[in-house]
Amino acid sequence: MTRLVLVLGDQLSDSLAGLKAADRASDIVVMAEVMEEATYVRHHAQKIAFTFSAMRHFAEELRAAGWRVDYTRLDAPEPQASIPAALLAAADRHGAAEVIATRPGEWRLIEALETFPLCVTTLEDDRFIASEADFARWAEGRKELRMEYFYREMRRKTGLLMEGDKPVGGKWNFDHDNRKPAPAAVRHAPLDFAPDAMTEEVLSLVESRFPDTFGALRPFRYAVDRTGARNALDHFIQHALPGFGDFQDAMLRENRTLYHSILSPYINAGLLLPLEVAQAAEAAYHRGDVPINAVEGFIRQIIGWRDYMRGVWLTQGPDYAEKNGLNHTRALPEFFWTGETDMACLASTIGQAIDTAYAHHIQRLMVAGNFTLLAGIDPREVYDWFMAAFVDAYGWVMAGNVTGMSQFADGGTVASKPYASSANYIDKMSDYCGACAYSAKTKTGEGACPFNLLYWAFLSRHRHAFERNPRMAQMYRTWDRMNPDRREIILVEAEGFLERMDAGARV
Ligand code: DLZ
Ligand code: SF4
Repeated sequence: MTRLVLVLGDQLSDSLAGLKAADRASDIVVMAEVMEEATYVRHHAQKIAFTFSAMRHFAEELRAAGWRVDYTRLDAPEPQASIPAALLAAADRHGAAEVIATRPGEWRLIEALETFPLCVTTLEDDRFIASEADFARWAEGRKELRMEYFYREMRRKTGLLMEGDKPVGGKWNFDHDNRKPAPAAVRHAPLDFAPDAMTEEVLSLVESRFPDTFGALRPFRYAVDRTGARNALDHFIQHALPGFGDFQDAMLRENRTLYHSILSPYINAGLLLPLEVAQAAEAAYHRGDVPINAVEGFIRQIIGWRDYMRGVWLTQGPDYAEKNGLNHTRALPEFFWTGETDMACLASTIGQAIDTAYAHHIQRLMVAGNFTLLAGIDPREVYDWFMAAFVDAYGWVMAGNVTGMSQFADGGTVASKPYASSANYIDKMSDYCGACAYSAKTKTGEGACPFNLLYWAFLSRHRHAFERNPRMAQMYRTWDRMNPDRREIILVEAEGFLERMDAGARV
């Protein structure tokens, strides 16, 4: 009996569990471009184009490998509105009564498959380093889930950067050597991929069907198949990885990606596997091409942080992204969709998201996320913006990163303290402040940086939640030592700023 094998837009791996379990002689792969997936948030135009083009390329590769693929395009004569609708139509066409799926990375789709009228076998997505059982076992009974210990287990499990049971270089974590301020010059650029005919066709489709979605569609520079993604990996290892450690937290106006890999779109869509990426980096270290702080920092992101985020999402359940532990209710300001703000750091980060559907982790965490946290924006609106803005965004990765880590809306399950900071941090790590209408060094009055005002207002507003946190105590002492008149001025000016922002004035 023919079975249907569902392959979603972020499951483009030939080693996908669902494909491994199927029989290419008798089963049929189902792939569909559907409006529901393309519009459940205001996805970036390049994210839609990347997904559709990568899906089309992958379908061709499956066909070349002998699979029968039932592929429905968005512009098909009979398009399908949703994944369940596409499966039902395919079941009808092929007389199938059974579906093999691989666990989707979003609860919406997990629930849709659970209530689907035909028999569905959902297999675990084994492209992650930790199995679902590994993570559940590790998390059981822990009130706080900290990445560092989980990461060490993943090092032991994979043997990456290990000498027997000891970490290579004598330490698990070399972050102390990283975090250098921005370099004067960066002699590296990520690979650009010119769109092929298939991608051009998708770009025209996105142009006509999603005229009002977020972000610029062109220039479109992403790879859309495994060969391209492998080339991007090789290019990164050779040219950027050596500088990745030192400058991973730095930000520059004129060089937006510095030494970052820009591999997350490919890994998260399945074009590259996390283990092969980490192994390629390790091999470069053993060849003597890459220093330990760079390779350890990079591998930690891939097998530590990334997998840990997936585990948090899985174990915390479908309501996690709804959490709002700090009761933040302000609407996301319109400038997050336009980039039109006088704050140079935000204008640059949001502008980059608009142009490329990408920004690196510190731009996301310490500029965009820091601002929304300090300003008290509703974390669900922040989550939706992150889901829309970035080409690598899926529910499993954004829940822990945005709701937990960046907005502290989970009450501290993921982060031991909120990632809140004044202008000081941004000034030290970037060249944004020198080009800003505000002054990073000015704390109140004319030209005072909004991050400076909002930082203290945030601490003051949430005193009950944080004053007993040992990592925050010093900041409360500083605040308490301030002259009461000065404290009052800061709070009044912060409120004035937020009122102007809420009223839609340019800030
Ligand atoms: C992101 C995305 C988009 C834009 N479109 C589709 C689509 O039309 N068909 C599809 O199968 N997948 C798409 N995706 C990726 C899914 O939304 C993704 O698989 C789920 O969010 C689960 O991670
Ligand atoms: Fe951002 Fe403030 Fe620096 Fe301007 S001065 S770039 S608003 S941190």
